Amino acid sequence: MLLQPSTRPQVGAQLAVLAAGIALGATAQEWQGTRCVLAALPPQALFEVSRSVDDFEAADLSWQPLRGDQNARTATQLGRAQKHSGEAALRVDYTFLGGRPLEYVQVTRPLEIPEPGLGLGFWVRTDGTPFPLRVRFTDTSGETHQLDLIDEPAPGWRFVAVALDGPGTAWGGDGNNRRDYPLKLAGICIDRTGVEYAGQGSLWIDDVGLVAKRQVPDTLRVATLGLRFGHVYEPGESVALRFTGQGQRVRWTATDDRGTACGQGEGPATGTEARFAMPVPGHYTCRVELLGDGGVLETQDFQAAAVPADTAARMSDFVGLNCHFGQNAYPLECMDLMRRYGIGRIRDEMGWVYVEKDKGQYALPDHLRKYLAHAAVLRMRPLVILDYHSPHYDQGGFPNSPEAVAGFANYAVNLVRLTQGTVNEVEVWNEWIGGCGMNGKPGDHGPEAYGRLLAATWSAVKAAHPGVTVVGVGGEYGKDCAQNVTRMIAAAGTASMDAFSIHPYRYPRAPEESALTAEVSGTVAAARAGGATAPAWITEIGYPTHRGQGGSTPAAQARHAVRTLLLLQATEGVQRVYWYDLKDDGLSREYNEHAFGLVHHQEYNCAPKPAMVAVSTFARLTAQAQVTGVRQLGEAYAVTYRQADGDVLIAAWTTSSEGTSLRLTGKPAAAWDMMGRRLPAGVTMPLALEPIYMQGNGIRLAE
Ligand SMILES: [Ca+2]
Ligand SMILES: [Ca+2]
Repeated sequence: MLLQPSTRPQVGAQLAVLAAGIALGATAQEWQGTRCVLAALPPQALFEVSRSVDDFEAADLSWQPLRGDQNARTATQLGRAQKHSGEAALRVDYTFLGGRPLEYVQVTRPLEIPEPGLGLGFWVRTDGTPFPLRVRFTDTSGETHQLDLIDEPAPGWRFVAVALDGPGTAWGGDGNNRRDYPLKLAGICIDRTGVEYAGQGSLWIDDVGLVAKRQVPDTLRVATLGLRFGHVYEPGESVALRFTGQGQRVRWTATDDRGTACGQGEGPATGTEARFAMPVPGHYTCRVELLGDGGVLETQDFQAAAVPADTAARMSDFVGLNCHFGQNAYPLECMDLMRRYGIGRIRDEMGWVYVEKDKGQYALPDHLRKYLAHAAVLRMRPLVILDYHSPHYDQGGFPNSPEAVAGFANYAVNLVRLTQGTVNEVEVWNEWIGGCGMNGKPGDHGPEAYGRLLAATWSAVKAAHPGVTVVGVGGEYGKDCAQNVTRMIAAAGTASMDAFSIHPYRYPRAPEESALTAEVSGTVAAARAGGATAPAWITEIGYPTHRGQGGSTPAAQARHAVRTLLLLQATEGVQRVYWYDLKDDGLSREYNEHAFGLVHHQEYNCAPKPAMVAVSTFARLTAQAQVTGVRQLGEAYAVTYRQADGDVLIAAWTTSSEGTSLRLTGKPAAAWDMMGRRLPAGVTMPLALEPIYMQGNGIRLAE
């Protein structure tokens, strides 16, 4: 999941300048502008129809269902019972049988899209079943491109649309993953909600059109008093905001992450000020609406975290965060921000292509030197990935030849030498079999080829720097993970690594329903059976918050992050987790790779998502604590820790939204919710989807 530098957005230069020199926690009391997170607009606000394709008012129907072996049973007709416009709409009758490898509705008609810059949109009426809606096009080479429509499923008519130059998947044709125009519509696809989904019904489509992006007004500006990078405050502090916009009025409402109001107001479009207090830890949002003749013109969210000041002093040894300083895509202040949230471990990279610019000459370019120096100052503990190709070896492909393998090992040894004192841990490659970062470059990337690379790298690094931790396997993932890990370890030799790493992504599914611990335990057991004794490191796992397939709400990201960390820490053989990743890597609302962050992109001043506060709370409360057990009681889960002072800490939650309680023996001395707020402590504690923490001397789960 580490993207290539070429796909990285540029650092928001303006804000980087703005943020420069503003230390975290600075109290300079002057008004300073900050870009706020733009509210996710519905497709109607994002697109306008530029050319009608079909309003279904003509007598003949040009839309036909596909009847291939992947298609649900489908019939199309013009219907008059429902319509968005005129007298008629397209009625689609579907029957999903369930249990088939693939099953979807696809309806299509002849339609050519001559040039780039357009999108497809239409009105759809369903019963509210959250069917994923997609469009497929073929390009001139016959390559098929599939895109998710931007949709918020609900009963009744709604507009859905997508820009055809947006993120998508592709197969067939010339395989270049480029949309070579003109494109032809292959169909509108209505997918099932899950493999087991079975059912029949009707949905309606009307007013299909080619759409263009609408010009969205962008005049609302927010300034804050004493701007700080990342909008991190201490509980008890207040936020002051001032608004400017081209409209009539502004209206603001501040709430915490539970939806509890902390303030509201309204005033002229320019000059209105908002003030609200953040009395307790948590995540706070001030929603600002610019109002004009046409109602709400613009909506933005100022998001802030209230995190106890002692968080940085209580660093978790278990959890780290993935970053992209190595791709020059993160402002350096992000590192200070991590410290503020109590995270001292970074996983990043120092690519071969940068470090060995001239063959046999090793040096750190500026951007790597800067992040290394900043990590040293902040006493961060980086895990550095040794990764990807070098143009000097094997034609820039996977290092397979003896010369390339030796070249890679030399790069590893020299990188460790150049970073000595700060970097004590390296990981050999990232997602070798999956081909991450290689963009289809040639070479053998099977498990045995990796084993040879790891063995040579291990020997060379350990000979020169015996104290450095070498992590093998490089983040294997997928359905053959356990088997591939075993083969890699067998080829490298079981003693060729201090730890091995895997990437058990499963977003958007919850860790429990997707059997996270069973999967990880299975991989650990397979490695053990193969003779490896090294612990497992989860060097990537995460939940992106993009809109569309695979996306999670910010609230789900937060609770799944904490539950994942708790479950993994309680899994035998797992020593460490690096969450993916610290901040959003781009600004697209619909692209998963732009939305993994625990905080927003630097264009939004790295403002927190709720998950950042939740992970910070986990790190603070579990710091220096040892897991002593994990229990599942029906739909409830409880992870028990022993703290350094002998106290017991229990974290518990339920996977069902129904009311469940946890009974304890002994009354906790203190209890907190997932965001670090104090809760009333008792022997019976109500559970929710969001974990809670209970601490006390001798408390335990009642039988
Ligand atoms: Ca119509
Ligand atoms: Ca193509």
